[in-house]
Amino acid sequence: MTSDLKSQYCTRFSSEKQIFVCDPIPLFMSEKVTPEHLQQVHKQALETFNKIETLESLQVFTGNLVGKKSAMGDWFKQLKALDVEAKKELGPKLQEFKTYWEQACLDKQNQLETQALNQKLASDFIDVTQAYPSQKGALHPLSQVQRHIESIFTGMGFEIADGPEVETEWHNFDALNVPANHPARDMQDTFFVNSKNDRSDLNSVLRTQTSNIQIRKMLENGAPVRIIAPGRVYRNEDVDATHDAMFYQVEGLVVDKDISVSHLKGTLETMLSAVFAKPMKIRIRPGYFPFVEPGLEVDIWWEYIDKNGEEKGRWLEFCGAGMVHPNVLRNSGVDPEEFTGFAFGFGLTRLVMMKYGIEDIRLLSSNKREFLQQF
Ligand code: FA5
Repeated sequence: MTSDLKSQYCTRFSSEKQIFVCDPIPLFMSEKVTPEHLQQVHKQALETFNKIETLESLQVFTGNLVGKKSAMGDWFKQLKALDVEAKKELGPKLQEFKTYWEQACLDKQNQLETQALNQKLASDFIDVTQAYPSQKGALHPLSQVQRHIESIFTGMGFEIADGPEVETEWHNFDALNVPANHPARDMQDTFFVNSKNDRSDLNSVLRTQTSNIQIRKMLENGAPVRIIAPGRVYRNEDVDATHDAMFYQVEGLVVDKDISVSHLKGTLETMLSAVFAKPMKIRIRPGYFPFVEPGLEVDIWWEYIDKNGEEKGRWLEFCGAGMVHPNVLRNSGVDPEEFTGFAFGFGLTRLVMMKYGIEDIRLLSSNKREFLQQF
C-alpha cells in the first residue's frame, strides 16, 4: 500500500545538524478509498505525524491529509459515488478519520507554536542584572584639559564662572569698549541671531569671545573678583586646520587692589607649567584689544624635536591679555580709581592641540572613535 503514497519533501533548517534537511511528507492519495485503506493511511499518517518537528512540515502534512485539495477531500468525493450499503460502512469511518486528524493537526500546531515562541523568548532574553563586559568610555580631550585647568585655577583661589553663549551685542562688544564700527562686529566675524537693529542691548549674537563673562561677573558681584570662564565661542570664519567656527576659550579675570602685570605673568606661568607638567617660559609683548590697557600678547616658549631629531624651540602665540580698561570697569559698575585688574583669554582648543600634538583642529569636533580612543 505504501507504494501508492507519493511523498512531498519539506525542507527545513536543522539547528542541531546546522544543515538543511528534508522531511518526507506523504501525499496520502489513493485511487480507491476503502475502510482497509483508511486504516493503512491512518497508520502511515501517525508514523509521519510523530516525527514532525516544525510548523512548516506540519503545514504540508495537514494540507496533504485534511486540506481542501487533500486525500480526504478526494475520498469524500468518492463516497458520494458509492451505493447506500458501502456509504453506510465507509461514511462513519471517514468522518471519524476526519475529526481525529483535524483535531490532531490543530493540537500539534498549538504545541509547535508555543514551542517556537518559548525558544524565541529564551534566545531573546537579556539579563539586565548581568554585568556585561563593555569598553569604558573616556572624557573628550577638551574636557580632560578643561577640568585640569579648572582644578589648577581653583587651587589658586579662582572661581569657575559661566555665562550665555547667545549673548547681547552689548555684553559681547559695547560694554567691553569695542567701538560700534569695530570690524570684529561685522557680519563676517559675528553670527547675529536676530536681524540687527540700533539697540545693541536688544541684538543677540553667538558670543565671539568669553570676555562677556568679565562684564556679567562684575555687574553681578562687583570687585574684588577672581574668576576663570571656560566656554564655547563662535566666529563666522573659514574653517581650516587651525581655525574653527566654534571653538573653546578660557577667560581669566582678576580685579582687586594693586593688581599688576606681574600677577598676570605669574598666574599664566603657573597654569602652563601645571598643564605641561614642566616649567614653562612665557614672554609678554604689546598687543591691542579694546577692553585692556595696556593690551598684551602672551607667547609661550615651545620646545620640540625636529625632523632630524634635534631639540629645537620657538615662541608660539598663546593668548591675548592686558590690564582691564577703566571703561570696562566703569561699564561693569566698578570704580577704576579704587580697583585695577588683569584679564586674559586663551584658546583652549589650541592649547589641547599643543599638548597632544594634534595637527588638525577639525579632529576635535569630528567624533571619530579612532581619534578619541587615544585619550
Ligand atoms: C580674544 O578673543 C580676546 N577676547 C582675548 C582677550 C581676553 C584679550 C582678555 C585680552 C583680555 P583672540 O581673538 O585673539 O582674542 O582669541 C583668543 C584666542 O582664541 C587666540 O589666541 C586663539 O588661541 C583662539 N582662537 C581665535 N580664533 C580661533 C579660531 N578660529 N579657531 C580656534 N581658536 C581660535
